[in-house]
Amino acid sequence: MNTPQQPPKPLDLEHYWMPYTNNRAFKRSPRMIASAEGMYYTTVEGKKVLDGLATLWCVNAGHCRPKIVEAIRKQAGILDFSSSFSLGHPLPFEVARRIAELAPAGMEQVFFVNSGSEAVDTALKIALAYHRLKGEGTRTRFIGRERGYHGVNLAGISVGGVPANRKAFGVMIPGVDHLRHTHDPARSAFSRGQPSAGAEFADELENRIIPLHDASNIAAVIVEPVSGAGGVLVPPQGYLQRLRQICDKHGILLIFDEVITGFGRLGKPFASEYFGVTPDLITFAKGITSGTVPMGGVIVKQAIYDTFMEASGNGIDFFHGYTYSGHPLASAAALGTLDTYAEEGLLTRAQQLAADFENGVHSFKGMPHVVDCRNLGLIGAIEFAPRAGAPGARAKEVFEKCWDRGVFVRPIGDNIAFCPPLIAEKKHLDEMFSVTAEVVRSLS
Ligand code: PXG
Ligand code: PLP
Repeated sequence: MNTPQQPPKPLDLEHYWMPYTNNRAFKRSPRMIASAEGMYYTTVEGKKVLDGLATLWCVNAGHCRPKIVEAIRKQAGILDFSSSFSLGHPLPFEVARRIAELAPAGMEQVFFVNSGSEAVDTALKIALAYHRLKGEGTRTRFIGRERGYHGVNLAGISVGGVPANRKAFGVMIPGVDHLRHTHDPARSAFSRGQPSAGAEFADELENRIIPLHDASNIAAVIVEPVSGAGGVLVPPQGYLQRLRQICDKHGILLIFDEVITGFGRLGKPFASEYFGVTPDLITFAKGITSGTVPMGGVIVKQAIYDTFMEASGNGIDFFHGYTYSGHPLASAAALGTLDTYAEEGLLTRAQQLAADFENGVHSFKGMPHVVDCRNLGLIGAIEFAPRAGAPGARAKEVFEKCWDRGVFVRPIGDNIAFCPPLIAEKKHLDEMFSVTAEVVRSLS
């Protein structure tokens, strides 16, 4: 017997507690994406939206790229899962080799995890264990930076410096201090690329923090080379070099969190190469699989790895790892992504687009309420004066109106961030900036 066709049930939104979301507002008025290709999403209503933030700073190769899709599809039918705890399968070894090739000289070892937050926890634990193996077990403190974003695990929010991410969570991990941030609009507003003033902000490490805690108690300094989620803050010229010198002088490890800057954002595989500053540890995630399958990791100086190997005798050398470290699907996605980057020259493509991107970001200078424009490589932001009594309202309004007009850009406090996929062409940049400008011109 034929049963009458049931109309499709409306989607029940009640049970998914969405991350970093105003759940009630979203569920009243959802922005729902159905599919994506290249530079564009398609919403469930069939509207195209330009992805101006590589989704969450990760889709560097663009959406649903054939090599990556095929690699994941194929791997799912060959080896769905096998662990990396004292067993192995070939793929993560190959991914690690490829990453070591792209990394700064001397950074030869890769530890895999599943997110940027886990990468940060892992890097901090490597730092602690390393000093202990070297007979310097008093080095347990970490130095982060105001406005830094290092993911959401307890260690990451402790070294991080975004107040809203810390406020509700008590003491977090103890023994952390923070450098001041490098945002200095009084001297550096509207800098094109790196601000010329501010290298001396790094001296606070030597002049305040080390005297206060003593270097013998400090394990590591962790910073983003360009801070992203804290509002896109570009380091002053010479600042990172100076941090490196001070850390070297005092035996402190330097960790660059390259979860956003890694894999081509500045026109080099890693920001470390772009700035000519080699840290001891690099955290990465996002761009390693162009966002397709969760994966992250830590790139480690060979000498640090050797210390663990020499000290461990016949036992396990590092009591750390995640069930899904080196997952076959993530590894396959990473290989498909690295192949796509290599074939299309995407890890250096930002160099070709950087001038147009810079001009686009700085075209907002002089528009209503715009108090700063910042850029480097293919990452940038514009900042608004806060609306009286409603901080963040202008950027939120810009985000919402741009979305309605088919462009996705991200509000961060009073900033709008731009971080397009590295496959962007000039016409995409023009679309992103012109739609945003139309909205900004109408702001009250
Ligand atoms: N470090 C940095 C520098 C990051 O940008 C993480 C660590 C954490 O990665 P996971 O994969 O655990 O999310 C990030 C992630 C935002 C936003 O508000 C930024 C990130 C994640 C989510 C939102 O712009 N960055
Ligand atoms: N909680 C329990 C009870 C577990 O057994 C495990 C892993 O075995 C974890 C947490 C950690 O999970 P993961 O390794 O995916 O981070």
